[in-house]
Amino acid sequence: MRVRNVLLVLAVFFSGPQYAQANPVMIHYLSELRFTRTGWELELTPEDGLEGCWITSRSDTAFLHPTVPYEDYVVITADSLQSPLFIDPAGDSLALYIPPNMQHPGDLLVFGDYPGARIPAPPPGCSISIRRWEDFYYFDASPTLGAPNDTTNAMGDIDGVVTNTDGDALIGAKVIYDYNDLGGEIYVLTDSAGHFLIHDFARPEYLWVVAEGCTDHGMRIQIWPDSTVVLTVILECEVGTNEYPLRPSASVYLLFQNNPNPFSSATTIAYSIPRTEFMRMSIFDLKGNLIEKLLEKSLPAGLHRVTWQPQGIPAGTYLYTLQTPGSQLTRRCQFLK
Ligand SMILES: [Ca+2]
Repeated sequence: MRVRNVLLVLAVFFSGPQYAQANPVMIHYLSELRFTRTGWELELTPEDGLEGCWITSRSDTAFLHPTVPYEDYVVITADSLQSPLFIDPAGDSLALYIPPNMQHPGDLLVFGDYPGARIPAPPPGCSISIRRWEDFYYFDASPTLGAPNDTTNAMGDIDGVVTNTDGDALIGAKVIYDYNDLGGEIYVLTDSAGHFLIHDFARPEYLWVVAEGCTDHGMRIQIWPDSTVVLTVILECEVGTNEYPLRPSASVYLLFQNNPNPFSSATTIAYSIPRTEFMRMSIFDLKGNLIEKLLEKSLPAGLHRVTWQPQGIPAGTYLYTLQTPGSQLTRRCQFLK
């Protein structure tokens, strides 16, 4: 229920209609902001030209020169303005004002040390990039001033483990890191070593970690481009809780990352099925050749484990596949000789 409360708060925050209020991001025309050694560059995506537009930072206000060309992606620098405009790299409030005959009255971008900002200041070489028409921003290590923003250039990882206060891994703990358009959760589950990996846009994430019998824990994490945040989440749990049993109503099949991985002699693969079912676990090489059948039988609902001890095969990457009459899940593992 606490997760739903958080969702509600965020929804209210994002949907405020008045851009002049303290909404940190409301983006129609602001597209990308980068700081250089000598100043700043701001990319705008004007729908109907820039005539009569002006920009306000925390300390200055400046009109755009009427000669600024109208293009799909306009790069604004100090030279584009009729008077100086200081933008503080450590944090500022940047408003773009547009004459009222245009579709949207203006934009506000708040970042860094400015009160209420949810976007940290961009590190050197990075820009704050905004996905157009959406309340979605990220740090881009390959800024594209004058060209469309490319989110695929700005991804990072959270590499985490979830344990109880005794340091025992929590298996199947839910790590919620986003929400889909319908308000549903987007999450990963920890594997048999309590480990999880999230690969996502380089932006602040709010993680919410939930495991049955344990106290929920939420935190804000910054993902930087091409970087990995290493994280240990410790939950307070009832004594003896180190697995998160699937609820009887669960209808999902889970195939966890093998542990250890990479491995040299044996590795354990955990998986969970929602009902009693005939299932098969097989190992394939990357060309799709069957290497070994690990299991082929009917098993009851719940969490199971199987151990694989490769014999007579070369080191390399292999695939392990869980097949049931209605599902197939595959993961990779690394066998070292
Ligand atoms: Ca751009």
